[in-house]
Amino acid sequence: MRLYDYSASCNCYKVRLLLAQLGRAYERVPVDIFAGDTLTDEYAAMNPARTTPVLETDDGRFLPESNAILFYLAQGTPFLPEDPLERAEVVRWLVYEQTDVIPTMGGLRFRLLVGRLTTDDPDAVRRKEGALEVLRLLDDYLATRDFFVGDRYTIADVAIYGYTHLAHEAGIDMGPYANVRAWFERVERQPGYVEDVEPYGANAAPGAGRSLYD
Ligand SMILES: N[C@@H](CCC(=O)N[C@@H](CS)C(=O)NCC(=O)O)C(=O)O
Repeated sequence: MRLYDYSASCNCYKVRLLLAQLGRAYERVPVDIFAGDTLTDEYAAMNPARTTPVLETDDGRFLPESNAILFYLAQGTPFLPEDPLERAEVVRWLVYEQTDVIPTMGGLRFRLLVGRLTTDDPDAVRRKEGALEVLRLLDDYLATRDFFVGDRYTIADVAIYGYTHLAHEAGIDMGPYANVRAWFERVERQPGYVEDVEPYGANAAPGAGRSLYD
């Protein structure tokens, strides 16, 4: 199994976290998305959306989309409930993470860290307002629960944790979100937990590299 992976991406980190917790062996193939690595014909053949991560199975098939990869890897393990409603709840949070968590705090963190936005830019203000709404929703939801689905850690937690645990790097004060902070600690106590998100390279700055963002 191979993981095509950009080390600063939390979408890729989510998959590395689950693989570590599953104890699965894999080959990590670095993809520098700001050096044009995703713009080649070879990359498009693996993933026409040209995003990372992509998982290559042992029989040579390619699976893009971080949360699809989490779902694939978690089947038959305690990270994905068997109960149909709980399983659907996991999908609910995988979808919410993509539609609401990533564009707000994930997108803001990336753009601020690499100098593509300043905090007073209207796009940054809009993303931050959205991030605060998302964090309020998550904090309220966690007021009566230890984990997002059922009473245990699942890939719903892996997915939501990916970008929320670095929301402070998007200039967000996590002080008001005590339930989210307590949940961070529960996630970080799970067996096999790793945190290996690397800083963005200098080529992630606007005009410094070649990527889908330039
Ligand atoms: N929905 C996708 C989003 C993936 C995504 O946007 N990946 C970014 C890094 S976080 C990327 O690889 N961008 C490619 C590029 O800029 O060339 C997923 O969850 O896998």
